[in-house]
Amino acid sequence: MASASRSSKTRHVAFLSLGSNIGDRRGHLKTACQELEALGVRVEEASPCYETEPVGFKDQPWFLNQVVRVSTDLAPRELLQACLMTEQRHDRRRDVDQGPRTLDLDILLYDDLILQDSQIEIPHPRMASRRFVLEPLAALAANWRHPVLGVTFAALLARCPDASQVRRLEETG
Ligand code: PH2
Ligand code: MG
Ligand code: MG
Repeated sequence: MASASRSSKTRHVAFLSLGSNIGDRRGHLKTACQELEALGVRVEEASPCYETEPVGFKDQPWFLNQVVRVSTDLAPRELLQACLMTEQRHDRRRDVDQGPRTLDLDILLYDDLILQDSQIEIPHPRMASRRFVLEPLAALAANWRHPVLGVTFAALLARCPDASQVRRLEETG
């Protein structure tokens, strides 16, 4: 048996949401992916980038948003730490709730896990109601299902009541 070469660790699939509306937005998203890789989070597939109207706190610049599918050996809380460390590298401030940020990295999904405590909530509690999340997520995983709602992301997008603008950008190399 070829078991000697097999890793004892379990590989997990997660989807992360990336957002930026300060400075070099595209640069923040791009370097975040490289930094995550260095922390043991392999970016397997990235959605296009979308220019998106701010949701919630309106008086701020438009965002660039993107979703990536990653694979990792990290446990959910370790993945959260990797996201927070990466945000810190981009000098992320938390002065205004839902306000402008150089980089926001949110765990949307982690396998089919449902997890909620004071620090972490998976699936992300607002993902099903945000067009700036569902549009890029459906570009990667239209037929995957939300683990709690049991509905595909294509269907959630089709019925999403969020009328805020989400504009797909052309890919640039
Ligand atoms: N993030 C928020 C609040 N509002 N709006 C857009 N368009 N994109 C975001 O990433 C975003 C937002 C808080 O995380
Ligand atoms: Mg967020
Ligand atoms: Mg966040």
